[in-house]
Amino acid sequence: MTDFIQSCARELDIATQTGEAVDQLSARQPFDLAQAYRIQQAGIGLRQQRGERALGLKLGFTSRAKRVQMGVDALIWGELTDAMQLADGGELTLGRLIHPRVEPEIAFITAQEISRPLSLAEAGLALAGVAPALEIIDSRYRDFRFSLEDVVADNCSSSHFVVGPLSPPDAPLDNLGVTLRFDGRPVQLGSSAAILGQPLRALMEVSALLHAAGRTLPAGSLLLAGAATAAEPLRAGLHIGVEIAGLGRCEFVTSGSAA
Ligand code: 0L1
Ligand code: MG
Repeated sequence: MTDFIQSCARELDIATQTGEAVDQLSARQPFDLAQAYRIQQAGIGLRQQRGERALGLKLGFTSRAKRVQMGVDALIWGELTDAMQLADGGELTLGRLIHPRVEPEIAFITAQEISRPLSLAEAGLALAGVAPALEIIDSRYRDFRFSLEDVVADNCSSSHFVVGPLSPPDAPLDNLGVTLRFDGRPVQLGSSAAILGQPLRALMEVSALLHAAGRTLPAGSLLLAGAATAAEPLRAGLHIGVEIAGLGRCEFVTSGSAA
């Protein structure tokens, strides 16, 4: 199995670097969720060998709509590294991306190590700050076809992200208006309530899952709490911005075209 884990991780890593999609891995040989996280970890190991630094986690399937669509009842997580971060206002070259999409998110910075399941109130007290964010997701699977295990192995479709200005950790988060704009035109409208009714629930849920998996998250980690609207496909030459009422905005531009 170790060979299988490593070869899947290498295949996904090459697809990420070249922009050439791969077929669904689980169609070749089924694997379970624990093995999917081992493939994800092996892929992050390859990034770290190239000098990338772990920054935190992104959470997926934090909206009820996506859970119903995928037939799952728990969130999933992927790893974020410094190489995935774009400066606020920066440029994303689409050249090596396969089918990139963008979704508005809320980012958390943790104030303390997360090493046990947190209650909702404890989750609020575990933060150093919150910020508006944009996540660029890009599945490495051909035709966007994957199972739950495939997407976890593929680091939950992580590609890039932008984090806006930090607000104090006690900023209210439960029902903030979210507007995603392309070239100033609204393309998605939503509410932070789409993230599990209250984005802090995402931290509460992941704290329990991490504990069950025997993992801790260091203080100062970045967490992307999950999408507040559906994701929008990206194309070259766009100015993309998100505005979250009470938290502010962040943005980036695209150049080149997807693979
Ligand atoms: O960020 C996420 O919500 C995870 C997305 C995984 C599935 C997808 O690529 O749509
Ligand atoms: Mg996301």
